[in-house]
Amino acid sequence: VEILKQIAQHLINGDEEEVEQLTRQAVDQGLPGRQVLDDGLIAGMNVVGEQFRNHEMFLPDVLLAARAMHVSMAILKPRLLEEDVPSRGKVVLGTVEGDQHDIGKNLVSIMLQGAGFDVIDLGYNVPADKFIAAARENNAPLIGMSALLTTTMPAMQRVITRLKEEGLAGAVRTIIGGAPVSADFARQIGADAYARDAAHAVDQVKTLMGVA
Ligand code: B1M
Repeated sequence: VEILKQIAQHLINGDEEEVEQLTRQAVDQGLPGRQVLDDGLIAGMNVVGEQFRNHEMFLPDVLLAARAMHVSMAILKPRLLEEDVPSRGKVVLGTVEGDQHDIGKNLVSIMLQGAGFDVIDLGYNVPADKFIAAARENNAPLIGMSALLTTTMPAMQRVITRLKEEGLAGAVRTIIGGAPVSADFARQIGADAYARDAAHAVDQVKTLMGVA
């Protein structure tokens, strides 16, 4: 459908107003929310993720696209809930205790939502036990953690230790990311996955959740 292609293209361009207006138009035309999400927003965001990964697009433009996606998702959300679209799975997400950096985490959150995951975003400065409680309450099989400070990296380890202590180690898996974090560090603390950027985070989460 032409309008969905336009939504995707304007999303790639980071044109928030156009995306918002076209989303309303698509919904008014009676297009299912899921189709607008999949063939408009997600299709566009996939291109953004790909270009970002290949260094053909840079952070400010990714943030613009992310914001456009956010606005459009707000319009679609009631439709999607009505349509009762099954989520691809729940992910508890947050920046670890002591750390206030949330721009990267927000990007990961939006990309995961864009890919159809249900994100329980706990914000930043999240204590270990809050991650655990949220995973329990929501029956979420995955916890995603972000850290931007070398001094807050040990807080990731603490969450994994607490998961083991609570007997949830197998049932709730973990993915970590953030500038100072590495695949080596992930292995060292027993995290199940590491992603260097939001696009890779989506790939990793899909793999962990078994949804290709
Ligand atoms: Co801060 N800061 N900061 N800061 N800050 C850094 C991180 C720093 C590297 C700057 C520097 O000195 N060069 C440095 C850390 C040094 C270190 O620990 N080695 C630093 C410092 C020291 C501090 C303070 C201590 C400064 C002070 O007060 N003296 C202080 C700490 C506050 C605290 O957290 N307790 C502080 C404060 C701040 C601001 C509040 C001003 C602001 C944050 C605003 C906000 O987030 N709402 C800020 C900012 C903006 C930065 C820099 C400039 C940019 C970070 C950012 O948003 N990048 C940063 C320097 C830098 O990184 N170049 C710096 C963009 C973002 C999209 O990238 O977060 O890496 P990033 O996320 C990427 C990937 O890492 C990955 O995907 C994202 C998108 O591709 N990813 C994941 C992230 N999380 C993931 C999770 C996943 C998977 C992938 O799975 C779950």
